[in-house]
Parts: sequence; C-alpha cells; structure tokens
Amino acid sequence: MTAARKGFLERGWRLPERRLPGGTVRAVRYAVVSHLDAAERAGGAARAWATFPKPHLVVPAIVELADSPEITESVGDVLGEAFGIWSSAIFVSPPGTGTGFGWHQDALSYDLDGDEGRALRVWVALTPATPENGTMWFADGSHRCGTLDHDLDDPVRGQSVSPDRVPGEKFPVVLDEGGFSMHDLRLAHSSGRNTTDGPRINVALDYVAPEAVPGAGCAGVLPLTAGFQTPWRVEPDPRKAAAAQAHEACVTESARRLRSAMDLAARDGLPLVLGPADDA
Ligand SMILES: O=C(O)CCC(=O)C(=O)O
Repeated sequence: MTAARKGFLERGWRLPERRLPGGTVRAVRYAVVSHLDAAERAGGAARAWATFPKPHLVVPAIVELADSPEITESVGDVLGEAFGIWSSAIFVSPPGTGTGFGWHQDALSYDLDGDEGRALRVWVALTPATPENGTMWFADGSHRCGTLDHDLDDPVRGQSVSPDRVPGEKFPVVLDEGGFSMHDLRLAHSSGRNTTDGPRINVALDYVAPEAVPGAGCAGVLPLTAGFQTPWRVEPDPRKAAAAQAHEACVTESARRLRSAMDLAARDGLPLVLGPADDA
C-alpha cells in the first residue's frame, strides 16, 4: 500500500503538494464561469442544476481538469490504477455573503457501497481558498465515526451536524490557486463566510474505483482508465461527444443520480414517494 493511501485511510483527507499550471486554472475558470453565465441566461431547471451533480458531462474543460496529470497522479496514489469521474460540483462563494455549508458528510446522500478507500472527492481551487474567503474546514479522522446525525436544518447552510458533535480536530483547508485537496466522502467538513471582496471558485470532482459498488440508480461513470465493467454504465466524454449527445447524457444521468439520492432519503425516513430508478 502506498504511504499516500495509508495516510488517506487513517485521516480521511490529503493535501497533495502538486499544483495545476496557471494556464489550466485560467482555462477551467473561464469555462466554468461561461457555463454558469449561460445557465443563468437560460434560467429555470438549467440554472437550478448547472452546478451539480454532473456538470462535467457538458463542460469539457472540467473533464480536462479531472484528467490532468497533476490530479490523476494524486488520485492514483490513493485509489490505485483504475478510476473514473462519478460526479462533480461547482462552488462559487460570492464576496461578502454569509453562504457556506454547515458540517456535513457528502456520503449522506451518495448511493455507493464498499467505497471506503474506493472513492474520494478532489476539491480544486480555481481562486485561492483561505479562511477569509470561507474555505472548507476538515474534521481530522471523522470519516471513521460512521454516519453522523445531521440534526440542524438551516435555511442558508443546509442540513448539517451541530458543530459541538463533530469529532476530530478541525482545521481550515488553505490552498493557493491551482492547489487541490482530497477527502473521503464520509469526512465531516464545512465551509464559511466569504468576507473578502472577490469570489471563491472551486470545482469538486468525485472519483470512484471500479471496486466501489454503485446503487442501481447511479452506476453512471466517465472512466479515465480501463477497468469499469457492469454494473457500471459508461457515460460519454464531452471532449469527444457532439454537444447534443453530451447534453442528453448530462440530463439523463443527472436525473438518475438525483432520483437515487431521493430514494435514499425516502429509505431513511423522509416522506418522499418515488418509483424505482428506471436504470438502463
Ligand atoms: O465550497 C464549498 O463551500 C463547500 C464544498 C464542499 O462542501 C464539498 O466540496 O464537499
């Protein structure tokens, strides 16, 4: 086992020293901001779902980022030789606002099994990420404490864990532009207020190894290596697909993921009634 994997399994996070080149960061930031501007102009559902769960399927620059050697080498150090992108998210923390996420575990709404050491999130800083602009905070080792009770329901900060019930030492994830962090999907983390006068922009990339077991509704993956067989369903790479095909895949696969998350919520007691995920 690599030292990187051992450390990741123990602590639930890793801060690689590698940095993305300035040209890559600028290209991805431009593509992401253009994507959000287009979604804002389109309005409605396009705007509502522009940032999650699979914007990479329509923004080729996000796949380019996910496939960059700086990131794939770091992901390979932890997950091993085979991995793909399962999900992504764009986070823009606007200047001067009180947005930010309360303490939470990403895995809470993620329909994956056996993913310990087989899935992780890379959080890429397209601008510097600092305590002043509301960077993420990690709770060291908290991924080993099972599912935490997300008992607070804050209209701004969302469903979250009371800070005094978050286990482990808490520390801010400070990144230069082009830096990135990695965390286990069960690690408790939060983010804060942006008190600066510029936006904080991040892209999150969820990687899975083929050994993770996807729920029926969310087996879609964009492989970056060989090794993904049934039950995984290969999603088209927007770098090679026609725009219409990429758009169709993004809509279909995002809907499957969202339905799968809602089905999980229903199983856990939320009064949602949905039919079975109609998985191809
Ligand atoms: O960027 C943020 O404000 C929150 C990020 C986050 O919670 C995550 O990537 O899991």
